[in-house]
Amino acid sequence: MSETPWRPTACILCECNCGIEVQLGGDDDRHLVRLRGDRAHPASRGYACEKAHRLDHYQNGRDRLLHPQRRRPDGTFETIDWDTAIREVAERLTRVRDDHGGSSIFYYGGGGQGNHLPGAYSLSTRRVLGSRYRSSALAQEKTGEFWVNERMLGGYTRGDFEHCEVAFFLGKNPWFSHSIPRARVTLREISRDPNRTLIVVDPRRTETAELADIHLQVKPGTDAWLMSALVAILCEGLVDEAFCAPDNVEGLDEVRARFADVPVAEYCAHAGVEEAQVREVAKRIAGASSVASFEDLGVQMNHHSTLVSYLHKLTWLLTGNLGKPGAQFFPTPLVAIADGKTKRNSPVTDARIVGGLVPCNAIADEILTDHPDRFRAMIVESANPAHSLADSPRIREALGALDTLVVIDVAMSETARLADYVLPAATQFEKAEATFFNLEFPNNYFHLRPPLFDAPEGPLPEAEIHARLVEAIQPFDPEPFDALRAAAEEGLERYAQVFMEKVAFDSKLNVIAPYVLYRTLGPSLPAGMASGAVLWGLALQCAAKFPASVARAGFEGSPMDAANAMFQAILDHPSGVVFAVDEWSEVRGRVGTPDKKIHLALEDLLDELTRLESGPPAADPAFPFTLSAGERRAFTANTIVRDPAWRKKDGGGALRLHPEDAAALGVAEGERVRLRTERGSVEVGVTIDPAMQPKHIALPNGMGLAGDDAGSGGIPANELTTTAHRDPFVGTPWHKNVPAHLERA
Ligand SMILES: Nc1nc2c(c(=O)[nH]1)N[C@H]1C(S)=C(S)[C@@H](COP(=O)(O)OP(=O)(O)OC[C@H]3O[C@@H](n4cnc5c(=O)[nH]c(N)nc54)[C@H](O)[C@@H]3O)O[C@H]1N2
Ligand SMILES: Nc1nc2c(c(=O)[nH]1)N[C@H]1C(S)=C(S)[C@@H](COP(=O)(O)OP(=O)(O)OC[C@H]3O[C@@H](n4cnc5c(=O)[nH]c(N)nc54)[C@H](O)[C@@H]3O)O[C@H]1N2
Ligand code: SF4
Ligand SMILES: [Mo]
Repeated sequence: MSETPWRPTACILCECNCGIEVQLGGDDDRHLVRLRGDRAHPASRGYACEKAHRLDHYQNGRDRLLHPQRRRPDGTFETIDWDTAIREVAERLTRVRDDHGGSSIFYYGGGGQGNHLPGAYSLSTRRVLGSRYRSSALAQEKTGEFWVNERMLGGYTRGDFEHCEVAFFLGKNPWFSHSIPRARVTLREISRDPNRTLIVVDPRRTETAELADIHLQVKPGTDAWLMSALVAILCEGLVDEAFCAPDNVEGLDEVRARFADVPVAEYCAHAGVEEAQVREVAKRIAGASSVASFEDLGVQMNHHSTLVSYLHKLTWLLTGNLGKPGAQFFPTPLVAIADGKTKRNSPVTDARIVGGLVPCNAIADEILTDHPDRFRAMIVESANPAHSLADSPRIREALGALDTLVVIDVAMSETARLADYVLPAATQFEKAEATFFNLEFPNNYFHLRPPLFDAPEGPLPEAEIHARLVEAIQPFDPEPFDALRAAAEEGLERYAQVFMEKVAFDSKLNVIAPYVLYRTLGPSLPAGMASGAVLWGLALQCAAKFPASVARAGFEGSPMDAANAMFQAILDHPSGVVFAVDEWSEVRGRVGTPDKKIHLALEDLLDELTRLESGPPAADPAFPFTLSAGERRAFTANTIVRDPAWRKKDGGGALRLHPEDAAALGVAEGERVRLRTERGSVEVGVTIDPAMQPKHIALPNGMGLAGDDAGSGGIPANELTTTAHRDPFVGTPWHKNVPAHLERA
C-alpha cells in the first residue's frame, strides 16, 4: 500500500508561516491528520513548533461559516444566496457612498497571520467605492516603530539573528511568539555559543530570558528610563564614530548633547535594573562585531511606546549595526505591507495616520459621533476587531452604530456576530494563499501555497468575493477583459503586452488592477491558483524596484521578463521560492530619507525625553497591580483557532501571579480571583509563577471567544482595556500596562 502523500502548505498561526507538509485523512479526507516541517521551505527549513500540529482545529473548526448571512431586525441571522448577498451589500455600500462620500466607508483588516491576498483584492472594492481610510492590527502595535524608522532611515528594518554576535530582544518573547525564522533553534544556538550573547529586556523571567546571558528584568512600564540610560552610556564614548560620520549620519552632536543630561544612575534605579548591568550591556553591544535587535509588544503596547522605539533604534545605530552580517537590514519585500509615512490625519479625531492606518484606539471615536465625516459603513476582513481592539464594549457599540457592517471571515467571529452581512470565505487550506511578511536577508522567499482541497459548496475565496462586489458596484466594458483573457491563454509574455496596452495607462483600470488580474489572468492559472493572479502585478513592481536583487535570484532581463519568470517560479514552487538575493553592501544605499542620510535627532522625541525627568508615576492605590493584557503563550494564536480544546495546556488562560502576591491574597494554584480594571471586572483562575515580578500580572491573548463556556475558554482581554490609555504620537494602546485590582473570589 502506498503511503498517504505529504502535501506542502504553511502554518498560518503566526507571521513566520513555517512551511509544513500535511497528510490528509478522516472520513472525508478533509482533515489535517499528520503534519511535519517542510524541509524544502527556504526559510523554515523543516522547522515547526507545537502549534502547527493542531491546525485541524482551524480547518475543521467550531463556528465555521458556510453560507452568506443576513441580519434580521431581531438580531438573528438568516442564510441567503450569494447573488442576493452581493447585490444587497453592493446596494447598501453604494448608498452610503452616494449619500456621504466614499470616505465614510472604512476598511479594517485584510490579512491575519497567514493570509494577505484578501487585502490585495480588497483594494479594488475600496477603489470603486471611493473608500480612503483603513486600518489593521498593525495600528495597535507597529505604527510607532514604522514612523520612527521612516524618519530616521526611510525604511523598515529587521535583524539578522541567525548570524549576529549579540541578540537583543526588547519586550519580546520569541520562544513562544517566534517572529524570526526557526526561533527556538536560533535562540538555543546563540545561548549555547560562548562567543555570542543573548540579551533580553522583560519584566518577566520568560522562557527566552531563561536562555539569556543577560536578562534586564525591567520594572513594568519603565523601559523608557532604561533605554535612555543605555543610550546615554553609549554616548559617553561607545559610539561607532566611523559609521556615524557626518557624510552619512545627521544629528550625532545633538543626540550627544541631549543625552549628556540623562542621570544614568537615577534612570537605572527607576527601571529597577542595576547600573552596572546596564553598563555591561552597553559595552557588549558597542564591542560586538554585530548586533541584531527586535522590539515587540512588551514595549510597543506600553507607556512611551514611540519614544522607546526611537531609543531602541538609537542603540543599534549609534553602534553602527546596520548593513553588515548579523546586524539590521532593509528587506526586499515582494509587497511592502505598510510604511511609516504620514499623509493625512483621521477625519473626526484628527489622529495621526501612519502608513495609511488609522490608530485602532481612535476607531470608536471616528464612528460614535454626529460629526459629518464620521465612518458610517465598515468592511472587516480577516480580522476580529470586536475582540482585538481596546475597550470591547465600546467597539461593540461603535460597530452597532454603523449604517452597514460587512464581515468577510471563515468563522462566526465576535465581529461577524455584529454584522449586517457576513460573507463566508474559503479557509486558507481551500484556496491559494500567501503572506506578505517576507522579511528575510540576504535570501528572501515568497510562498504561494496551493490549496489542499476545494472549498465545500458555499464559501468563496476573497478574490472572488471582491470581484463580484466590484462588478455589482461598477460594471466595466468587457472589451479589454476579453482581450486580456485571450492573451493569458497564449502565455505570460503575450498577457504582459496586452496588459501594458489596455490597463497600465488606463486610469480607470489600473487602480483596480488586482480585480482585472484575477478576472483575466486568474482563469489561465493552474486549478485552484486563480487567487494568485495579483502576484503577477506585485512581481512586476518588485522587479522594477529591486532589479539587482531579483536578478541575483535568477530573474533577469527587463522588469517585465524578470516579473514573468518570478511569477512562474512562484507558481512552480509549492514549498516557496527565493525571489530576491540581496548583498550587505547594498543596505546603506537603501536608506530612504530625502537626503539619503540617517537621522539620529528626532526633535519631538528628544523633547519627550525631557518629560522622563519626573520619573515613573506612582501606582494608583485603587489599582496597585500592573496587568499585561494579552501575553503570547504555548497555545495562543490570536483568534485564528476558536475552539479552546485546541490548546494542549492552559485551556482556561490562567492569570499569572507572583508567589508573594498569591500569598498576600491567600490564593493557591488554580483558585479564582476577581480582577478589576477601570473598564471591567472578571473572575479568573490563577497560576502562580515565580517568573513574574511582584505586582505584575498577565493574561494570555486571544481568549474568551463567544460560545465558550463561562470561564473555561479564558478572559477576552479587551473587556478590561480602555482606548484613552494610548501613545501620544501614534495612538498605540498600552495593553501591557493596565492598572488593575485583585482580590480573592
Ligand atoms: N504563540 C503565539 N505566538 C504569536 C502570537 C500568538 O497569538 N501566539 N501572535 C503573533 C503576533 S500577532 C504578534 S504581534 C507577536 C507578539 O510577540 P511578543 O511581543 O513577543 O508577545 P507578548 O507575549 O504579547 O509580549 C512580549 C513580552 O512583553 C513582556 N512585557 C510586558 N510588560 C513589559 C514591559 O513593561 N517592558 C518590557 N520590556 N516587556 C514587557 C511580556 O512579559 C512578554 O514576555 O507574536 C506573534 N506570535
Ligand atoms: N489586549 C490585547 N489586545 C490585542 C493584543 C494584545 O496583546 N492584547 N494583540 C494585538 C495584536 S498584536 C494583533 S495582531 C491583533 C490580532 O487581532 P485581529 O487582527 O483582529 O485578528 P485575529 O485575531 O488574528 O483574527 C483573524 C480573523 O481572521 C479569520 N480568518 C482566518 N482565516 C481566514 C481567511 O482565510 N479569510 C478570512 N476572511 N478570514 C480568516 C479568523 O476566523 C479570525 O476571525 O490583536 C491585537 N489585540
Ligand atoms: S505557529 Fe509555530 S509552526 Fe506555525 S508559523 Fe509560527 S512558528 Fe511556525
Ligand atoms: Mo500582532
